[in-house]
Order: sequence, then C-alpha cells, then structure tokens
Amino acid sequence: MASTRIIILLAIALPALVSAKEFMVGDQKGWTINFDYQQWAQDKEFHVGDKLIFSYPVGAHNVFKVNGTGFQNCIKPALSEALTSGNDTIVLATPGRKWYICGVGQHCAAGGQKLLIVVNPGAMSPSVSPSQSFGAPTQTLPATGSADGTVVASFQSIMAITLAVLFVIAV
Ligand SMILES: [Cu+2]
Repeated sequence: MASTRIIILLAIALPALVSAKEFMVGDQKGWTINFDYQQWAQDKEFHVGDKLIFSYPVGAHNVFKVNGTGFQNCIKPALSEALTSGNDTIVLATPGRKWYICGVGQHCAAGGQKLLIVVNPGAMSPSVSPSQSFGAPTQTLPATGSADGTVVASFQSIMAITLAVLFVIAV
C-alpha cells in the first residue's frame, strides 16, 4: 500500500524535482584550457534555478564570475572572489548574461578558458524586468502571477519534503 502511494507521489512530484537542471561545464572535459565553451553552451538552454558545475583538479584552475568587460579582456577580480574547490557549483539565480573565466596564468587569454551563457527566466520566476535588453531571445512566460509562482514553489518544497519523509519511512 505504502509503495503505491509513493509511486503516485513520485508521479506528481518528480517533474517538479527534475525541472532544475545541472550542467557539467565542458561535460567530460570539465573546466580546462583549449576547450570551446561557446560551442558547448550553444545548444543548451539555461534557466533560473539551474546549476553550473565547474569540475577540475584543485589548484589547476579556478572560477571567477566576471562582467562582460572582464570576460572580453580576461580581467580577473580579487583572488578572494575565486571559486577553487575543483567542484564548484553555481546556482543560476537571475536571468541574463553570465560570464565566467579561469584566473590561473593565461588560461583565459591564451587557453580560451572562458564561458558565456544566457540564463532564461525560470518557468516559475515571478516577474521579468523589462529592462532586460540583452539581445537574448525573448521568452513568453506562462501567465503566472508572482503569487501563483510562490504557491507553486512552496507546493514543490512540500512535495519534496513529503517524498523524503516517505522514503525514510518506507526504508
Ligand atoms: Cu585554468
């Protein structure tokens, strides 16, 4: 009986749980030099809530979030802003263009270790500011007001928690 209920719950909650995607930057190559990250990003759609994972041997590279100028000219910010864990996860919190570079040596300038992505508003993102003129393809959002978005979001959290609890009970 319990297992039937879990399956039903899974069917309801799963689409919500898998809606946020994780992108391994560079796929099997990871975060490295001499890889075409623009090509890698080309056929992917990034949405608010998705995650980027930068994977590399610790010390070999790092990750800086920069602006367009920093990206263009490979200007690295203060070292304190670097992500250095070798398995850096970045949650894409806001829509728009995002730029990332490696700050080690000439990796960005000579090795092309830089990534530019355009993050689209999430399906549940409450509202999109009209000042977004990034030249990104405009998206038609489902007609959900911010209130609806919040309700859906909390519903999803509740489902996720319920699922977790049920699994614990079932095991
Ligand atoms: Cu590097």
